[in-house]
Amino acid sequence: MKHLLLFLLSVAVVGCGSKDPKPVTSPGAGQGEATSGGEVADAGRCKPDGPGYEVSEYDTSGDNTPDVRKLFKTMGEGSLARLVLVCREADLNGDGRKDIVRLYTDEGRPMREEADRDFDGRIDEVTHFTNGRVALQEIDTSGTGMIDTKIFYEGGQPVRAERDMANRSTAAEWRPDRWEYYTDGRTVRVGTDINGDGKVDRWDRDEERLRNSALANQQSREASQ
Ligand SMILES: [Ca+2]
Ligand SMILES: [Ca+2]
Ligand SMILES: [Ca+2]
Repeated sequence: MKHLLLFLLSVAVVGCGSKDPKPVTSPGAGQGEATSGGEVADAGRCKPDGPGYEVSEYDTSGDNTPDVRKLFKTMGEGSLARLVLVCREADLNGDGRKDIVRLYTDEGRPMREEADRDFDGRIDEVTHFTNGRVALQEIDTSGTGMIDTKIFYEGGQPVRAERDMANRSTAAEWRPDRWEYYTDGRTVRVGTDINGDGKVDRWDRDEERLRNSALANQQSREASQ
């Protein structure tokens, strides 16, 4: 209950416009766009940056503390005016801090999603959308704070990935050393850069893997008969 009161208080403060707005430190700063506006207790990202916005809070976990926030923007005027969802964020693990935020275009299509999958307060997964579909995912799989995996999508399906297994990438330069190619959700080809010159030294193709999986399928079929 105390939490709820505190929360309502903070919402009220935001509603009135914070007279002492502090800069928002968002995880993954540098990739995102700076937002101005009121201060939110949970450092949320879905905030009005002008008139014509509406904020909705939802408690989906049943603890009386809202864990989902949606930001709507009024599009059009007069009788054509409508509210469009432009931002949605959620606290996935119930610690009061939002872990995932998705930004939408003015047409209401997904544009970008940032997620803190390991709940350490730092964004480790950024998803880019093109025409409302996933086009690229950038992931920090090792929790170092640096992207080490990029997955490229076509038609909503992953087709290719680049990985920086040796952690050679810097903020200025992406230096992958493994390239993976997928067909129908299966890895069909893997190229590895062993000596660090950025070029593939070894290609592994799926022929052997295909044989092995066919063999395994056959064996499991035989075992189940
Ligand atoms: Ca959380
Ligand atoms: Ca994280
Ligand atoms: Ca090489």
